[in-house]
Amino acid sequence: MVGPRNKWQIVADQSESSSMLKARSFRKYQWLVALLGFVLHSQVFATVSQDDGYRLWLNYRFITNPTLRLTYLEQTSHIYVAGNSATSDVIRHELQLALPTMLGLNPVFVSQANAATLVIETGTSVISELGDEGFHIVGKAKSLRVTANTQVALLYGTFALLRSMQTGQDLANLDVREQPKVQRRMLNHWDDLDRHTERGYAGQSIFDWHKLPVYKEQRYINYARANASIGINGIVPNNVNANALILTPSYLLKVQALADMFRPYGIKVYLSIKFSSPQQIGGLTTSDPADPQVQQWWQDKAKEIYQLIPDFGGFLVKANSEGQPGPGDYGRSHAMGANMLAKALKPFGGIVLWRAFVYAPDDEHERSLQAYNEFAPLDGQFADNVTVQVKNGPIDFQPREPFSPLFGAMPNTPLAMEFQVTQEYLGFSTHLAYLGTVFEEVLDADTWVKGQGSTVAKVVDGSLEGHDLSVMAGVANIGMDRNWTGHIFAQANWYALGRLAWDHQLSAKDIANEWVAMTLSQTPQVQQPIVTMMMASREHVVNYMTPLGLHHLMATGHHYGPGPWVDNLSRADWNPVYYHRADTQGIGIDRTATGTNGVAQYSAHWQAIFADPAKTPDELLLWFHHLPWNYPMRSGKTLWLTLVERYYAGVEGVEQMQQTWQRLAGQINAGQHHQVTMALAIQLQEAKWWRDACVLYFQQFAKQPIPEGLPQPEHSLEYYQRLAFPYAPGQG
Ligand code: GCW
Repeated sequence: MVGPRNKWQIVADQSESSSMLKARSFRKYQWLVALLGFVLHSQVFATVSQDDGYRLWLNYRFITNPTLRLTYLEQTSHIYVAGNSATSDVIRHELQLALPTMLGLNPVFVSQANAATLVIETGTSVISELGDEGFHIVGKAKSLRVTANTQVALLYGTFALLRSMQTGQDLANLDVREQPKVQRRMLNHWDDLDRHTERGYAGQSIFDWHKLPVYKEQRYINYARANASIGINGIVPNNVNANALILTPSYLLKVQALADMFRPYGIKVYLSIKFSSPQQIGGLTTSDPADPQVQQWWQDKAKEIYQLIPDFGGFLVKANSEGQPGPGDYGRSHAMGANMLAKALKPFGGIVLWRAFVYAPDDEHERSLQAYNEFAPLDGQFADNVTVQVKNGPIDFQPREPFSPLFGAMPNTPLAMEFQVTQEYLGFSTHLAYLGTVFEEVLDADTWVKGQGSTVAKVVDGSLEGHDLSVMAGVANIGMDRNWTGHIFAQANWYALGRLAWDHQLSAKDIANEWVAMTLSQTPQVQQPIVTMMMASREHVVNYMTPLGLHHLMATGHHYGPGPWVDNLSRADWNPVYYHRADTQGIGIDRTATGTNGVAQYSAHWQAIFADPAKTPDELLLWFHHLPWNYPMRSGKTLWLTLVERYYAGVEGVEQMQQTWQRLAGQINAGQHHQVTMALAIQLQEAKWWRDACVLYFQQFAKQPIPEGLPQPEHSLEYYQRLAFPYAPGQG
């Protein structure tokens, strides 16, 4: 959708100085072009000599391969961008920003398609298979053509073209059609109105509610550019632990300002709402969804919102979970609550994203069972503009979980995927953990609910059951830090979320390759070790934190560091001891029929596997089974020994990452290199801390030694137990 023209500057503060040369025939002046390219390269290089990460993957480095550069130059020397909208301005601007720094020359914009080498225009007739967001790119020796049905799709095509150049693709013989597999590709910010970010590790929230709607930071535009470049088309700027004030008139004006800025980039704004808003800000005495006044209040509120924001996306709701109000407070079901909101939004085309992350204080069932228990029976009861948003695993974004059994268990309801991009449980923003592999592992998991091939990805994209509404969301890791995400490599997680939401068939490795090429280096010999490092990185974290299916071992509240000993919290299932159940007999939680019977929530295929420790993959062993310390693993080693080895392997993995990174000094921009070097030093310290604290703690029960030859823990268990971090960031 194309909105009103931008009134503010769309000039990114990353723009570079550029040459004014307008060459007609590049072949003719090849030597001159090459020389100028070199001169510009030096200039550009000088300006990026201390890259602080602000430009993300859009740093548009100078293309050093002269053959590629010359081809691209010829293909983009004269550009025609059809249209006269805010979005076509964005397209022109992005090309103006990117091409001079990548190619060393300014492109010439022409007003006739037949005078251009690069043509970007909507088709004269609708190309039905491309839909609203798909594009078609055709590349020939001296020309390029991007076509689509809408301006926003042209923007996606433009970014795809620029990505192809940044990653050194041959564009002279190209015929690509792309269309997103998931309809709504979203970021969920857990940002509060006072700019604190729940589980945020990259500084304050980027949304400066106090200064909005008048003060429009340049950062908002760069945020929108980054999102559009990876196909993100929806954002929720406020926390699911919502503040009712967001729906008051003065805040809605602020939301409108954001929506107006993001519209040209194809991004819709949605809001997290508080279910008790009718009472908190509406002056009603109840928020019961069965009450006609409450229903009317929401209908009026929806109308008010759409008057300000005609393309408003809808509401995201956390209800009856962790103290949040919800329909359950009135004895009503989640479906009743969701449908009341859905009815209010329906006339305007809005949707409800109703979260399945619930655990009620009075539910006697083990926490991992509760989402399924509450939601599966409601299948078929939700209105058609409701999607139930499910976290990827049954508990809570742990370093590794099996896929949530809800995927596949609600065939009549579109299920949205909620991933966590921010690293609440994977080392905050100081641990290098590439999450592309996490997302891929979950999306590729086969639920087997309709036989082999019923993957989670097919549930989410709607193809398994024929749903049109489809959503993939990531809890954002973005803040005011100059590099946006607190760690250069955490940018790759934002990037991977967007790319996989666009196309879940892309591999995590290919996405890592793209990101490295765009962000860090064009040189294959430099890219390759970095990608190898990224692909292994999440497993290192799993190993030094929660190997073999362990989970929820972190310290209380802030979740920073190990706390396997914690047993003093009021609800049993807030305590790590509840999940690992280590005692002299063994370790792990029995989720088979003799225990909590979580396995029964999976399809018959998985029940047969998860119910049997001999068949359960090592990675999930202690998630499903309580086993003796001397349990023989597939390798023939005991469980204790394997557990210890995994903890040590995790730390060794970080040491290897450090070595790889050290070897790349001088081949990566010094600013980027230095940041990552410092973060890796913290990661190594903390990996050792996790390892030593957990091994010492479990050793009390296993009563077996740490094998000889392995470094012994530096401190006593008591030392680790006494550590306190009252000011760890991101607390809820
Ligand atoms: O992961 C947990 C977090 C809470 C969060 C909650 C949720 C927003 O620790 O901080 O609250 O999940 O997903 O609602």
